Amino acid sequence: MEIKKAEFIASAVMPSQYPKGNMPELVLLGRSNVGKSSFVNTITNNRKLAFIGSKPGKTRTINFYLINGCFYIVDLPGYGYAKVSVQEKNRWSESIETYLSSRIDNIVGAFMLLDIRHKPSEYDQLMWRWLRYYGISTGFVAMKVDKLNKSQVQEHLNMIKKEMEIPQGTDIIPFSALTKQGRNDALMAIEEALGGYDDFKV
Ligand SMILES: Nc1nc2c(ncn2[C@@H]2O[C@H](COP(=O)(O)OP(=O)(O)OP(=O)(O)O)[C@@H](O)[C@H]2O)c(=O)[nH]1
Ligand SMILES: [Mg+2]
Repeated sequence: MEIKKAEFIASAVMPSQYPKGNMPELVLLGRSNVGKSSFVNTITNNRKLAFIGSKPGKTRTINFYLINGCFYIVDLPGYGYAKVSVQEKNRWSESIETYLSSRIDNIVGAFMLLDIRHKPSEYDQLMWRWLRYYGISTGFVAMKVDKLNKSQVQEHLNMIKKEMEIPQGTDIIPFSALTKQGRNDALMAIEEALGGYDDFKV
């Protein structure tokens, strides 16, 4: 699929601030600093769409990006950042769980973003449990593949598959916001997640 148009629509902390209407939503989940906002900018070819920070914890709200005028990519706040207060951590998990539970009818799929270099964290495991609990079809993206040698990539992908107990047949897309490796695969996965909606194949 081609992304012809990508617009920032809303930044929300509570359901009343979510966009109105019933367009399908694809959710991005991943720990703080893994590259969720960079992923949005890379697939939309727009370096200025989502705010990218050098410090973790940049995205603290739920951000809705309308793609081709017909579906949303939803950038959720990054989790697992050690240096925030317990209060903030609770606010974060509450805001994610409220989003998942209240928008379940809109959500057509999720992508979990993991850092290809590291073992997935307990928060990644928790998120993956939530996604399974809500029955949300999930794809995996291994970010920052540019940071590894070619020979290490497969080994790390296997490690992530094993740690996360990713089912056979579920792909992990090696991705780099730096080199744009994986962009086409990600766009294909998005198209697949949107399923029979022919309208989206602009
Ligand atoms: N080398 C490399 N750096 C990346 C990649 N993706 C993101 N980064 C860098 O990682 C840092 C964090 O990226 P963000 O896109 O802001 O991460 P995020 O997941 O949105 O972070 P929060 O908003 O804090 O949850 C930035 O310095 C990015 O430039 C990648 O694929 N390769
Ligand atoms: Mg972000």
